[in-house]
Amino acid sequence: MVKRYSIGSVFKSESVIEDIEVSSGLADIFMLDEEKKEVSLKLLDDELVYGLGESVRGINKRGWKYLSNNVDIPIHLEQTMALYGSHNFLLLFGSGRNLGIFIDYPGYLNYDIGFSKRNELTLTFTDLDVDFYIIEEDSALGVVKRFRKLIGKSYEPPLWGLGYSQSRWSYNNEQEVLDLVKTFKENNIPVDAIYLDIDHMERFKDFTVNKQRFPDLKALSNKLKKEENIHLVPAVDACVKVEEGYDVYEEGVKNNYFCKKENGENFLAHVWPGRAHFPDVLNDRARKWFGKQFSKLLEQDVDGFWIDMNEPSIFYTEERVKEIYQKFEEIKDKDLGGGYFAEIQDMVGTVQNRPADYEMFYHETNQGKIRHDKIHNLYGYYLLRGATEHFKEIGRDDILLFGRSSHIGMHRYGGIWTGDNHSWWSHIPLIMHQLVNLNICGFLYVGCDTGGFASDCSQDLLMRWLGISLFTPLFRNHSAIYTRRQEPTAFEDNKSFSDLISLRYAFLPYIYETYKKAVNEDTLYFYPLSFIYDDERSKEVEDQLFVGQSIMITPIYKQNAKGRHVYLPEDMLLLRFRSYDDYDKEEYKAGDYYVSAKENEILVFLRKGHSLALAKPARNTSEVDFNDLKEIKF
Ligand code: MIG
Repeated sequence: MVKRYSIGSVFKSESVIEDIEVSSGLADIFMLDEEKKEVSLKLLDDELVYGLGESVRGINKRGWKYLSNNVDIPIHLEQTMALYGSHNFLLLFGSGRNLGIFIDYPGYLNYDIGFSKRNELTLTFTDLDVDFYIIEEDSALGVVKRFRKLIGKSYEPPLWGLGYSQSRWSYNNEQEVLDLVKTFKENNIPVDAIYLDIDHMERFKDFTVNKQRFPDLKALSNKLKKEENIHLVPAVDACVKVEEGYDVYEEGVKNNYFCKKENGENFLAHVWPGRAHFPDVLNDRARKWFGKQFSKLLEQDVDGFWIDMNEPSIFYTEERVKEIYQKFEEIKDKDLGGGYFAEIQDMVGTVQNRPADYEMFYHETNQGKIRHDKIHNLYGYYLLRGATEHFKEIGRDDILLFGRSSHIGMHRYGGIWTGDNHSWWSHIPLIMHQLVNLNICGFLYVGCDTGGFASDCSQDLLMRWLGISLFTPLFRNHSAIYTRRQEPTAFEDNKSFSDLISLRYAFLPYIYETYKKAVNEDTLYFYPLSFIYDDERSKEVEDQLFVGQSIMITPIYKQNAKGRHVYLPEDMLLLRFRSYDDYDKEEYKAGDYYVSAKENEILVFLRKGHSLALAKPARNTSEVDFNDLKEIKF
């Protein structure tokens, strides 16, 4: 059962697709403090609180505070309050009731989930203009299903989007791409897609191609597709470079498609291309126009995109930099003590993605003119949505699309990757936690930068990371410029990487079926144990996940570990995979175990009465034979 409650005048975010009449009686559920702009709710003893999609910390969010504020943040720590996406859904269960709370609110929103007071949940708004959707069902999964029906079906990628993909900031030119393909072939590493990061563009201008680096991108795309079944996926950034003669810039200015300041000037920020404007994607005309631009790259026969910087990310505004210069001028002859040093450090240190800059520009929406910060968390969603709407218009439903910034609702149009993680062991459990809560919030096409984006990766870390990434629908190895090369061929044990990445293709039928089912039934692709078992221990386990309802995975995420502790709520069959045809089977009774796993071994536990079908090894998804399967039963 869903009920909607409304406070103030709400911006229609189009996160929800059903029209639910407004009920009265919000006071029966929440305590409202209008002065503090807070609503709160009592949490029951031991109640679990899931949700909030991408945010850091465990699957159970209880005991900490979070913030919805989509931000380009390249360091994901335990105290990082906000990441790139806002997913304002909470699921309360495990102590009798099964309650879903969707907070349809596009501005900044603070959560205190049993942080200040163990048994209290408090939401603090900037403006009390919000719609609440309260869902009550018989089970946690029941709540999720009802919520997902409310927000609409999740995006489905083309089949090749479920293959292994290789990325790097950046493969700089055609030759580097061809060399990569050659090295992969020589080492028998299957691959379905190669990503082009921002350096494929001409001076970081969206939808352009640098001709020196990629003289004929169309020929390259076709060669790779025809000869190797490999797809190229270029990056698109949210910002549009200010440059005379650049058609996207010129058209945008002429037709008032960019976000403007109060005085009517186009808002100007500095991002990768230098001076840039932001398309006003909250405006239907402008969004349609920006979506159309994707055809320029489709004409180069690429058929996928990853959208970056769409929070939108701002390096700095000239207004702020001027203030900083003034401050330097003011203090240049003074002793830097007495607080000046700290002041300067703070001004410079907070110049990026500064809240005040987001208050400087406006959107012309069909619900009126609105200041950006009021709807900030919708920007990434609407930008990506513009692309999908265009693809639909030109009859293309086979495009791979995911973005960095997101909001509930965007899950209907594309997937996400979880942004700039690090080559840290702790970022393996982080993605496991994010996956469950993102699935709950409708995002099924999800993955992280396998091996970690920032800092240097090692062979053991990358290999252990496969313990989770072999199963994530988006399976991409990506790494930052200036870090150690991170392709599987960059390390010593190419053979194991080949065997393990090939396993992805053996699992593909299971992955594909599981994904389809989650879309069609509004359920999960990754299940936490607490959704499958009723015992108390299962509520605590957050480092083991079910993929669908048949197999449980137990990635190893500790440096130098030779195995790990595993909790089995029921009897299971362990499959210890080294490759498609090299694996052992061991039966386990329910209980606690320390299970050993060599660096090149992937542990998969099969449930009683279930089966896992494996396809024959293939070099890419199009070669996988879904009819020739080997079935492992328990
Ligand atoms: O400011 O395009 O998260 O995946 O490689 C950094 C360069 C911009 C951030 C993305 C990352 C990408 C990088 N981008």
